[in-house]
Amino acid sequence: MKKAIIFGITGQDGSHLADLLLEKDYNVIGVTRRCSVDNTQRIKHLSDHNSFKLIEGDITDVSSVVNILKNNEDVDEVYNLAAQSHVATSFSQPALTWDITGKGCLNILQSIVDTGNNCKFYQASSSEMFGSSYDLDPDGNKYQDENTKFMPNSPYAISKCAAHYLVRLYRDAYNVHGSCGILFNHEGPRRGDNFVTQKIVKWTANFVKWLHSKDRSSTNVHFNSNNIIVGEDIFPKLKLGNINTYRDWGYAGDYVEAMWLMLQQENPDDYVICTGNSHTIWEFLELCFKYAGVNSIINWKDAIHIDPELVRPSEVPFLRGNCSKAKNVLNWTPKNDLEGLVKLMLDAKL
Ligand code: NAP
Ligand code: F7E
Repeated sequence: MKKAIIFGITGQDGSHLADLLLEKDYNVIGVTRRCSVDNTQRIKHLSDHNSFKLIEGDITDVSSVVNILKNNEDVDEVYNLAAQSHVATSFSQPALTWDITGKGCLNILQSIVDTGNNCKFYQASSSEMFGSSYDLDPDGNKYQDENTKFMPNSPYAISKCAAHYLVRLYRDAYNVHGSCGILFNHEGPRRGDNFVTQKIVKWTANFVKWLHSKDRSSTNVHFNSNNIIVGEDIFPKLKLGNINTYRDWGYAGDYVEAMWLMLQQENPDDYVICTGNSHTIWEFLELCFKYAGVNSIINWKDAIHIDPELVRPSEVPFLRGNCSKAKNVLNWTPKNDLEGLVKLMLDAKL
């Protein structure tokens, strides 16, 4: 029976990865940090699983990381999914983001070396590392792959780049079996509420419920700058920032399989994981309105309010990955398309 440690177990990906590894008969140890309220919502369903255990630790505290590795000398795979992962927050809390997202990875790598652990290591790198950089295919279409230059333009992306290069260094200098998954945006029902897809889905589901709850007439819809008005009742518009950026969105459940596959390879390497399709934020919104059936009642343009406070100081304008390497080497392909993802997320909220 293989043993894995997951840093970031309480997050979206940590919970999906735990599901996958338990299905594969692993012993899974999840690392949680001390919290004043319960932060284990996404892994509640695993609490009684015989092969699943939670331990306390924080990747910014190197002694806690060393102890975890010392107490688990027989661990086969270590996954670092822990991060301050919100890009906008990284502008308001850059030092914290660096400590967790950048230096946290160093703490794990150095602990692996110091404890002489032979485990395989996975680092959650990110398409944010590309910033505004891209390459062009023969038809002139923009894309990013493993050879595209990194031009990180947020404290989050810079921290991720540092971690990415540290993994490469520890691979070369100390023979650590460390692989980096350069994952493009991936979402699903377990996505945090403050990421744009879940924010849109949650608002749409609440709006549908509000419309249905008092059988509000769809023929009598008005607006002011902040609200949607039906008869005597008002519903606040959806506040968004920059809706013209492009993202390559996939389903988180598909992407954790790629993480696992990377650690099943004889040699460590870096892989782009994506769908190869790119859409704007407003296209996601339009799709969501269509699937929820509210587009016949209200145009998405009338339902949103652009809030300048939600526009980031610096933005990643366009992301579309090319995952040919993962397809060829790992035999990995995404199973869900964007329509499937919207349906999955909206059904869960409704
Ligand atoms: P997430 O939902 O924000 O989860 C982050 C996890 O990190 C949470 O479990 C969080 O614990 C934990 N964490 C934060 N600070 C920690 C610390 N100091 N010590 C230990 N754990 C800590 O992120 P996600 O979407 O699952 O993403 C997983 C990883 O992939 C992250 O590294 C993210 O940056 C990266 N990534 C994500 C995407 C994406 O689209 N989802 C794309 C590329 C890369 P709490 O619950 O206590 O906060
Ligand atoms: O923003 C725009 C925003 O926060 C997507 C993380 O998992 O993926 C994620 O980072 C886009 C950006 O994701 C709002 O400006 C507009 O252009 O959902 P997001 P992200 O920044 O792409 C990468 C790959 C990671 O590694 C990260 O960890 O949507 N946008 N209006 C908004 N974004 C948010 N959050 N909220 C808005 O109101």
